Amino acid sequence: MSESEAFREQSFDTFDVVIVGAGFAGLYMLYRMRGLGFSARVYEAGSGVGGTWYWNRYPGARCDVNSMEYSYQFCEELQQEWEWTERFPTQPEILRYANHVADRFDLHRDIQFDTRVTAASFDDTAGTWIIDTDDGVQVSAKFCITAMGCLSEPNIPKFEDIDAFGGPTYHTGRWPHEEVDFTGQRVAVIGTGSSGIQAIPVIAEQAEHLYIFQRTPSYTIPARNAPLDPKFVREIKANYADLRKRVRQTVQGMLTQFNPASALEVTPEERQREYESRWTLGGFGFMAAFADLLSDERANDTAAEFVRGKIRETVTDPKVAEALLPRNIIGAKRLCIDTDYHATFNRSNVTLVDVNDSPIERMTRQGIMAKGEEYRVDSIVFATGYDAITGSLLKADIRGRGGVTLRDKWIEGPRAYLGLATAGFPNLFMITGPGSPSVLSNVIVSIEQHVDWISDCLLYMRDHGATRIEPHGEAEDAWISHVNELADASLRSKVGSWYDGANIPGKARIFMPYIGGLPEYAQKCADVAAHGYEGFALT
Ligand code: N01
Repeated sequence: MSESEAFREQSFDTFDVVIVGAGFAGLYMLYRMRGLGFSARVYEAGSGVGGTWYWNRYPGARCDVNSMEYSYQFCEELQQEWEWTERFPTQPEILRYANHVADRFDLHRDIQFDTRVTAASFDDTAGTWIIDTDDGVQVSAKFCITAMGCLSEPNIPKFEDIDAFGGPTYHTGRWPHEEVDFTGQRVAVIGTGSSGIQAIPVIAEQAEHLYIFQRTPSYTIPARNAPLDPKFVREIKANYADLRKRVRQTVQGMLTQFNPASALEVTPEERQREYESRWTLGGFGFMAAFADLLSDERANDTAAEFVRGKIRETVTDPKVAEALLPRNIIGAKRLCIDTDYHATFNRSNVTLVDVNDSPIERMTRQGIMAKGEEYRVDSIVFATGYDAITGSLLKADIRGRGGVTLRDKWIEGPRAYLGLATAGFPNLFMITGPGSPSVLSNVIVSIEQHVDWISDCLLYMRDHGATRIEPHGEAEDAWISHVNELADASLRSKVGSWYDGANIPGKARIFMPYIGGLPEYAQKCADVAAHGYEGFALT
């Protein structure tokens, strides 16, 4: 019997838990469920584990969070035995790590690959979820847990005549598994967010000519990536628990040197020194230079102007430099981390096409029409981002009590209690859902916190003979008001971005992640559990 036939045989089984997605969230959820004796099945659309790191194979893809912190902490042996090689791990290395975890804990046997969950509906009478997949399998489960990732549903803008282009096109988040060789090619990259900024310097080295279509310039800080110093690794591993504890106490789940001073209290010379030292260090720590960078626009502009100065210094053609200067609030959109991004514009084989004032007109058979000119290229790379946070959840047809669809419930934006569950959809949990810190944090830290909370909750229910859990509408409303209130007080919500749905035409505008930081959030979740799952109806 083939593997898929064997799965089909079992396809009418009922599981305690169905988990959707085998990225870092799905893998750890499966591990915990097994450990607690729940039967669990994972469905994964890809052919392997790793989620984001399975799909994002574009040139230059790597993580912007330090490798020693961007990893699981649930198993001491695992964190001792795994050897990261660089400060910021590459996509292949992270994917190897995900596979190592899956092998080490024998997770593959409960994962069905190449299978997309297309629908899930709650059967109110039986109190179970009926889950449909694209290979025709239907299973039922007491609990449905989504581990679908916040940045997994690619966005390709509806450019006019998009199908007219005769050459290959690629989206950074759906990169082919075979090597893509741009040698001798004229290539277009559309988009200059984190993915574009990582890919552009690498593609520029290969392509005959690279055209970069930029709508909004991004703020980016040098990564200063380097091989990891074995002494540094030894020191961390000697007391990894201490590093993990300190990480959990930070707002974003990553260690940065937070400076409590205001940018406006210090002299211009002191300010410059502070920014300069963080620029030299590289990475996200730049935004921790002063306490008020995301609360006071004048403070923010001192950091923004510092970065603009660096762009002017780096880019030799003043006109190109001018077009590359970001003018909005630094850190409102996700800060980018780069290696030689701006220096790439000094290459003779690179052309910046500024489409800020006049959008890309259309695609042609041979390229892209913009600013009244046809840019003839052999390949097009869409680095155009994602329908973030809700995109993958709403792609599946999820129906709660009374057949109400999640799409209808969230028509004016996502509503969820703690970002974990949503009223009207009993026994459905979302890992890193809207209203949780998710994308504003080191996501593995957030994933582990969510998975542990959900696991404790299921254990509590089993111990107390409860079979159904669902948030009260009032608790959900209160949480959303709180999330919105915090977002409104931050400069992050003053610029449209994928955080608030602005990048997808027609998407409801609401700042989706919880901005209050991991410690506050984790404490709130712990308090809810300690009070018998306050805000939830348990029956
Ligand atoms: O996507 P983005 P991304 N015409 O949405 C442009 C994570 N990530 O894939 O800003 C022309 O940031 C768009 O322009 P504008 C990280 O959290 C992590 O780069 O909308 N251009 C923008 O420049 C990140 O934030 C890592 O004006 C169009 C770009 O496309 C998130 O993923 C690495 C356009 C999209 O940028 C998403 O990053 C990479 C149009 N019609 C990514 N439509 C790590 O290191 C869109 N654009 C872990």
